[in-house]
Order: sequence, then C-alpha cells, then structure tokens
Amino acid sequence: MTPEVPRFAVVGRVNKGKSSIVATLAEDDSVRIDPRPGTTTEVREFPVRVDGRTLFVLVDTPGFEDAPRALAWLRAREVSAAERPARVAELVRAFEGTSELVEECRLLAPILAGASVLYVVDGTHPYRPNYDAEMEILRWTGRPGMALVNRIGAEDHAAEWHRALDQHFKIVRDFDAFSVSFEERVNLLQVFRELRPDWRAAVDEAVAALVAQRGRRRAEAAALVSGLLVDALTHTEELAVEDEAAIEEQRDRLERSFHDALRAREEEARRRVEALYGHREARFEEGPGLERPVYRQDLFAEEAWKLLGLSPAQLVAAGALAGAAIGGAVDAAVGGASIFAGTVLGGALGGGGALYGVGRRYARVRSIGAPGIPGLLLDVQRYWSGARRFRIGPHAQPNFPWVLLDRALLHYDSVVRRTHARRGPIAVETAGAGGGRAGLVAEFARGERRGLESLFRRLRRDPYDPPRWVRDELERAIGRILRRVDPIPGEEPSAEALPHGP
Ligand SMILES: Nc1nc2c(ncn2[C@@H]2O[C@H](COP(=O)(O)OP(=O)(O)OP(=O)(O)O)[C@@H](O)[C@H]2O)c(=O)[nH]1
Ligand SMILES: [Mg+2]
Repeated sequence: MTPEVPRFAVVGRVNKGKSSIVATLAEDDSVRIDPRPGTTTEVREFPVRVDGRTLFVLVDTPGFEDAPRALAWLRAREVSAAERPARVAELVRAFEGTSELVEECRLLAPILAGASVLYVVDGTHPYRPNYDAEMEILRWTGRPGMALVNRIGAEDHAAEWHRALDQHFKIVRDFDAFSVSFEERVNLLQVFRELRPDWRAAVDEAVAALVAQRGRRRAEAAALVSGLLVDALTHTEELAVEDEAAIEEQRDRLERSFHDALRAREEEARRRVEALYGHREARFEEGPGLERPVYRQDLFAEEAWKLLGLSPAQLVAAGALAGAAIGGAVDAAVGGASIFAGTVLGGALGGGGALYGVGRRYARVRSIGAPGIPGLLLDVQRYWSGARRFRIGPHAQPNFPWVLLDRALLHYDSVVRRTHARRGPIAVETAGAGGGRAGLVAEFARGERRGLESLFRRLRRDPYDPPRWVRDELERAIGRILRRVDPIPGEEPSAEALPHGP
C-alpha cells in the first residue's frame, strides 16, 4: 500500500489570506486570490509535486461565514468530548445540500476526511472574541492543527492573536504569505512534522525533495543566464549592399535590428527563468504609473547604464578596456572619455538618445569583406554576389556584459523572492538612489570581476565559435554567483573566488 499523502486544509474567516498561503506553499499562481471577500467558494486541492510525485496536498477552502450559528447547533445537544468529531460530521450531513451553513459544510468536509488544519488569521486586524466560535468548531473536529498569523495590512496585533490562539492550538506561527523566503517555507514544513507523528517521514521526504528541486532550478537558471551572456556577447548581424554609401541609409535600421535582437534574447531568458520557478503568467510586467525597477528598463536606457554594471575604475581594474581595444571597436567618434563615463553622450544623440544610446556608439557597422571574399552566410553570399558585406557587432561597449549580468541577477533575485501569492505588478524602489550603483556586480570581489572579464573578452574575440571551455567556465561562475543570490538551507557557503580556465 502506498503511504498516505499528508493533507493540510487551510481554513479561516473569509478574506484572511487562506488562498494566498496555499498559493505560496504550493508555488502555484493559478490559485484565485482577490481583495474581495468570498473569492474561494469551493474546496480545491493543490498537490505539491516534485518529479511527478505528490509530496503533500494543500486544500483551499471557503471561509467561515457563520461560525457562531454552527457552534450553537453543535452544542444544542449534550455530547461528551469523545463524541464531538461525530457531532461535527452530523452537522455536515444535516446541512449539506441546503442553503444554510454552506461554507461551513464545505470547509469541514476535508478536515473530517483526515486533513490537518492550518487555521489562518490576519495579525494586522485586532483579535475579536467572535473568532472563538471558529476555533472551537475546529477543536471539535479533533484534528491536530496549527495557527498561522498572516500579515495583510500595516497594523500589528500579533501579540494579542498569539495569546488567543495559544489557547486553542498547540503550534502558532507567524507566516506572511506575501514575503516569506524559501527558507521560511521550509521551516514551516518542518513544523508540520509535529502535527502528526505518522506523517513525519513523508514530511521529511517532502522537505528533501523541495530543497533538491530548488538546487536544480538554480543550476538551470545559471545555464540560462550564462547562455544569455554568451549569445549577447557574440551576437552579430550582417547585410550586403552594393556600395558603402548605401550602408548609411541602412545604418539606422541595422542598429535597431541589432539592439532589438539583444532585447529579445534577454526577454527570452527572463521568461525561461520565471517559468523555471513556476511564474508562468508574466506578472513581472509593470503597469502604468509604477516606477520601473531599474532592471526592467530598456536594456539600452541611459538610466540602467548609470546604475548597473561596473564603475569606470572597476572596468579598468578588471581589464575591460583592453578588451575593447582588442575588439577593435573603440569608436573614434565617441572617444576615450565616454568609455570612462560608461554612459551615452545624451545631447549628441538628440531626442531618441536616452532610449537608444549606449549601445549605438559601440555596436558599429563595419565592413567585413570585399566582393568575392568568402563570407559566413554562404547561401546569402551567392545570392548577393558582387555586393559588399557589412557586419554589426559584437557589442563592444566595455560595460555591456556587466550591465547585462546585473540585470539578469536583479531579475533572478526578484523571481526567487517573489511568492506565488502576489498578483499584478510590484513597485520596486530604485536602489542606488543614494548615488551608488544599484546592481550586484560592483560588489563582487576584485578577483572575481577579473575572472569574469577575461571570459567576456574571450567570447567577444571569437563571436562565431566561442570555445566550449569558456562557456562551461562562465556557467560555473554564474552558478557560484547565483548560490549567493539564492542560498539554500543546509548548504555550504560558496567560495568567492573565480578560478581561471586553461
Ligand atoms: N499585503 C498582503 N496582502 C495579503 C497577504 N495575504 C493575503 N493578502 C491579500 O488579502 C486579500 C485576500 O486574500 P485571499 O488569499 O484571497 O484570502 P482568502 O482568505 O482566500 O479569501 P476568501 O477566499 O475570499 O475567503 C487579497 O487581496 C490578498 O492579496 C499578505 O501576506 N500580505
Ligand atoms: Mg480564498
């Protein structure tokens, strides 16, 4: 016989965050959550699965509507403590299918069928004695349970709640559905062990499986982020035109297409990282009126480049400027000063400059061959025979990989922190408003920056055939960085240094 899967029924008064807790624990953004009371009207099970195996089940339920009345019914007849669970079952049978005590019947059914109770209250609203009826009914079911004090608003009444809940529940914990970390979720699961000794082994297995899954996701995210860097740093585009004068007419279109390709590649990596963590409904888009977190701004927006990446001095220390020189792409028109400034010369570009600027100067259009010299796109070349070929890219701005990496890290950080209870866009204060850089790369150890820079340089040098070892080394390096962004409970702290490849 397969062992019984632990079931936890999340119950409480309407609109206290029951569904939010289910969504967060089950990592499921399909759970219906709404500011209006009475959103959940049916019992619904949300299995927590890893590798196709169900570890435990969370049961979302409608909220208590008229607990005092249900309790009065239960008490209408004298019963011994031992008979109380049967009396609750009697209540459900008596009212099921009628138009009375509808919610109570629905929410009690899974508990009577064997689920443990997670009783949810909102610790930001005052405790009132009229909650006692709910707790009393739950006690009558005889099911072991715990209470969770959620935080919906801004006030703090947690202490009085704890005093009240302690009298009804063996275990009472604070649990903010919106902002708990992975570690806090794991800690809560550990507490579930105490609810029923016969579920301990199953809960231990669930914890181990979730921790292992978290590690696998992080490793996959490292592969996605390093894949993005490799592709973006080696991206080139080509076109063939009759003569050099014609290139001027094409220049804008070509640069636009080049930047659009980089933006699209970044967007694709983001979607895949979000999907990895079960955030399938692009809720990372922000709505009108919200301040965009810096990583959400356009990849080539001036603001993003001011706040992210490395400072000019750090770029020099990491050896990034040597890279620009090797790439042969230091644009004389821009001059050395702007490399150090790291941002666009806004005025010089005019209206569209702020949005389009930084990359524009460095992703230069260059001629890559006279007619007849074998190009790389052989089919196209035959078609265009006799024409001159031009190439744009790879993007040679020294800070480009650093800005891109910073954006990927900030995005990753917000994905791994975001609980599945959150709906809609979130406003993120722009860090670095105090004048500093908002990203993470500027905080890296010097040796790590140098190590990464040498990999970036290597990639840009071989855009058509980036060596395998460079890609592997980069993935490992990103893996070490993500370990710091998303530490997993029970894991050894990661080493800071970045070893060099051959
Ligand atoms: N800020 C904040 N809001 C929360 C939190 N938990 C829930 N909410 C909000 O509270 C409201 C109700 O949340 P639900 O999860 O739908 O509550 P419920 O208890 O399932 O409600 P019903 O199904 O109507 O009984 C929603 O607007 C949530 O966004 C929290 O931890 N923090
Ligand atoms: Mg609900």
